[in-house]
Amino acid sequence: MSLNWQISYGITANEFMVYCQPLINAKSGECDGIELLLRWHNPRQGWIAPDVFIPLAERQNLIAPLTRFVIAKVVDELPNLPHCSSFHIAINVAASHFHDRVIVEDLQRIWWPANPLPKLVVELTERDALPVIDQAVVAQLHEIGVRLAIDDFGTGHSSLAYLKDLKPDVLKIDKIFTAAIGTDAINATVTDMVISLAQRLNIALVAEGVETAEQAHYLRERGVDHLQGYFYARPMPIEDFPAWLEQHQ
Ligand code: G
Ligand code: G
Ligand code: MN
Ligand code: NA
Repeated sequence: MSLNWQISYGITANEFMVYCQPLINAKSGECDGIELLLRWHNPRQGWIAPDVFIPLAERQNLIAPLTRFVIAKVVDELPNLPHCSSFHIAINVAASHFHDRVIVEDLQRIWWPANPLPKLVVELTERDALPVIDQAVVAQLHEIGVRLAIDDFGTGHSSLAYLKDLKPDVLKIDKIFTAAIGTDAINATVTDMVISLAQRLNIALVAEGVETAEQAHYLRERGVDHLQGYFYARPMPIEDFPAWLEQHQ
């Protein structure tokens, strides 16, 4: 069975799971958001890493169905998640899902009818060619109250021009730049530059891959708004998050 076919089969056979990773507000130390992350386990091959199936799904036009599954799952879980507008839920959305406003239609159909109180953040990865993104779709997302984050910032198809075009609300500093703190002078310089760039443009910052107290301290000192990484919590099944949050508070 080809992996493409396996993905389609896996969607219908309910083999995908939605995990989430907490985001920590750097000022308060509280968790005030989560990022949703797909996981796939099937009885034929065991665990398959997202780095393997996500790029394949993107090429085979299966990424939109997977993202719809993630949105539907978090809608189901809303009753167990914090009911407040200061909490946010971030989903990863592939650039191809922006074509023909498909993402907007999906949110109108699946997300908004649930009357969610948490804010929705759409994370767009820089690995995709962001310049192909239709600015009108981004504007429409902003109009319906969705925040746009650029994921993995500083890697991939980096271009400063689309900061102007896409007007992102959030930049996510890639984990390679977090890992560089205290170890790699060149990449750590990039980390500092991304931080000052975002601050000058009034864009909120999330640092990913925070694994040590030293990194957390460094990033907090420089005014990074949110911290995410194994230092706080590993990705967990979304069903486990309410118990984690209770422990964390
Ligand atoms: O969770 P993990 O670090 O293993 O994810 C690896 C990669 O897969 C990351 O780049 C992440 O953005 C991507 N990924 C995880 N879940 C999703 C998803 O639901 N949709 C998309 N498009 N990418 C995802
Ligand atoms: O969507 P994105 O590419 O940002 O996905 C984040 C990925 O980073 C996920 O696959 C997640 O499992 C992984 N991750 C989250 N926290 C850490 C961390 O502290 N260290 C490392 N190495 N990876 C992390
Ligand atoms: Mn992400
Ligand atoms: Na990332």
